[in-house]
Amino acid sequence: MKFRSIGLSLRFIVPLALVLALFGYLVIPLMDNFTVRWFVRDLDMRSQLLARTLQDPLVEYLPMRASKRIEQLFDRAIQDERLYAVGFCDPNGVLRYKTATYPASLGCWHPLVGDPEKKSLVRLPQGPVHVAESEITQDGVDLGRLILVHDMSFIERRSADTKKYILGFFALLALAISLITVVIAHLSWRGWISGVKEMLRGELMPRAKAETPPEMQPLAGDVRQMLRDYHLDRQSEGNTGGEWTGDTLKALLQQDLAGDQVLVVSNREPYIHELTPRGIEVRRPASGLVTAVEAVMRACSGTWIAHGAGSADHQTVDRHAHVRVPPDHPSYTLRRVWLSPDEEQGYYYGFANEGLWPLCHIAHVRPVFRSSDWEQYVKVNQRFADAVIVEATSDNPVVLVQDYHFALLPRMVRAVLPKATIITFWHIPWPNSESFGICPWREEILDGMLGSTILGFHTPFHRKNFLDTVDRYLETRIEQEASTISYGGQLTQVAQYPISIAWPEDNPDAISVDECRARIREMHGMPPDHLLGIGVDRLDYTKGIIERFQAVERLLELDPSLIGRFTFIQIAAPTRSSLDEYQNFESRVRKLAERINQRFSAGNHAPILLKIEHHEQDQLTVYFRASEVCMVTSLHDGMNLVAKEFIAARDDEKGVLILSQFTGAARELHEALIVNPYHIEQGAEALQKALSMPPVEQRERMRSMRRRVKDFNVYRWAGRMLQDAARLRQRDHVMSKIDFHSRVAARRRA
Ligand code: ADQ
Repeated sequence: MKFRSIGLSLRFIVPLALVLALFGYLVIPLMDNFTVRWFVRDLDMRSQLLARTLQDPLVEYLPMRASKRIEQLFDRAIQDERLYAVGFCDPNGVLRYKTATYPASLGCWHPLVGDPEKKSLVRLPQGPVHVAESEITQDGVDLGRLILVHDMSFIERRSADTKKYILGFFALLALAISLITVVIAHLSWRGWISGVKEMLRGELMPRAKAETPPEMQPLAGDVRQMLRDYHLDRQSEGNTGGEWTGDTLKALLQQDLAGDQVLVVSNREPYIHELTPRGIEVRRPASGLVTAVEAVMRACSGTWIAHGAGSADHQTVDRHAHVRVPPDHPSYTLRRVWLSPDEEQGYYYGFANEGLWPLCHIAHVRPVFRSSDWEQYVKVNQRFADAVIVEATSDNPVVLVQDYHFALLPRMVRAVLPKATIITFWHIPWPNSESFGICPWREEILDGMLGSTILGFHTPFHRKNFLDTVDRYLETRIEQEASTISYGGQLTQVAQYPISIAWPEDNPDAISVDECRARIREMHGMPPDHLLGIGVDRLDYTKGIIERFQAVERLLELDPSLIGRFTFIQIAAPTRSSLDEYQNFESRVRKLAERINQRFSAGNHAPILLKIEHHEQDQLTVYFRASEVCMVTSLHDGMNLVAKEFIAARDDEKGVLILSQFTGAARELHEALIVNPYHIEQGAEALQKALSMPPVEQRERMRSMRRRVKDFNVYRWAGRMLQDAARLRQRDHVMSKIDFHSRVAARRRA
């Protein structure tokens, strides 16, 4: 504390002292010059006065050639301590009379030409002197010149004294100003600190709410918002100490939810059965949502309701459209819902992916809204809601609704199962209220979502956007502090739950990083020291794949030595390929990769390797482990799980993550190289930095990110939501008991 206040004082004193020292440095020579001029003028006047006094005796003695008298006259005159010597020159320029002190080198001195103030200054070996001459005349006859020499060393002494006084004055001034400044600064600093403390106390303990001091007013709003976000952040991070695992989640479900039934609803199914020439094969879709929710379902069993989209899906279910999954260790039930091509077209491709997806992502693609799509969206939401109702084995199941495909479903389920706990998680960003306002069915969507007990978003920013949107378009009561919305007599808790991945278990048989590196390089005919970058995404225009390639191109322009030594592998899973926007995007990506490859190919090594195909998670891990750098450059992304998968894969604590600032993940993974994907130059520089980053720095960054992703894993994400659900169920339970007892009591009284 002491050191901090010394530091604070020095912050004021040091610049002040420097400025005053500079001032002193400039002022002292100036003062010196002035002092000399004043003294010279003074001596000029003294000399004239003295000459006038000596004139009369000289006029008397000179014609008599009374040298003794003249010398006595001169000796008397120099008894004045400042007059050093006197001499007299006759009109022929011969030094006739002089005191013994008269400097021989002066002879019959004549004034110097130049600065009138300084012409009388002469520097002699014994020191500086002031010399003045006066003509002695009698009745207009020139008798000669009187030369008076004054000692100037006393002026030098005085000048040195003046310097000392000035320096002392400035030092005192500096001290006084510093003291005053430091005292004032400390007083105001203390005022500020206590103001902020007051404000924090007022925020954290609403009952002790204090008036915000006026000077704090401009800060108050920001501090309050930060505290609220921090508070919600902490809430969403979970207050359960220790590690979250599948078993923790299972235990939580059994204890807090008393083994209540868990139903998941999502569009995408976790396992797709496909007919292939080799027979029926099972495929896992490339989807962040599936990756996360699957881990939860494995832990808590239950039923997952999803669209059966695979060509062999019908063949693999029982008569209730059920199939047990995962195929190798069945632990939960997948209930498939069948959609007609028209339903799929209108609900999924149309309203969800041409309307809501671009609406919520700011990626500069216009949303398309068609009434026919909306009708299918309503119809399909009802079909899934009916499936939930059929699958529910009690009147109060826990229903986990996934994503923007089912904005209307919570209200539809609530209408039939009012006691159900409905947790809706919105996996994509939520835009600001103006942007959302362009949706023609905005009120219906908000109303549908508010059928949920809990509504989750990835970040505080999306949560806040949602609250603002509801505030703008619906008649509700919003409690900003508690983040709840009261609508139609029902309460919805809106919170942020940043999604994550299941942390991989230690696997002694895992392929080593060296082996992964060798395998991928060998597979693509690259030498062992070839540098690799990796990108893994669905082939979606929000993922910033074009911008990523442009950054690679710029990198090679900046550093041509990397041509033929560096390759960026882009693994892109085909997605929504029947939509024009996605077809155009794919062809733009292909063309750009071709152009860059033509421009920079060296030998067999193209700078970009584009693999538009689905890969199994194990294969992706090998790519992650083999690469020097992973690029996630989404233009807008709710979270982005690829970033976290890359981190989880790097148990060697090497590799660099380049991460777009527009992903939810950037809020957590601060040690990544955070970039603005629209700024191509910045992307290229980040690549350059990543490829030359020392291993120590890589390790520091990776270690810290691994700790974070391991702790804040998908079990914590689900656990937090389920804990909140359990809390709210408990509250409802208590409330309905109180309600029941008061009704019984009222009946008895009647
Ligand atoms: P997505 O937009 O699908 O998810 P993301 O979170 O990156 O985005 O997840 C993609 C998943 O698909 C990852 O698990 C990845 O490994 C996998 N994947 C990608 N390409 C693949 C390929 N070629 N082959 C196989 N698998 C591939 C949405 C939101 C995100 C949010 C998630 C979860 O858009 O912001 O993080 O939901 O909430």
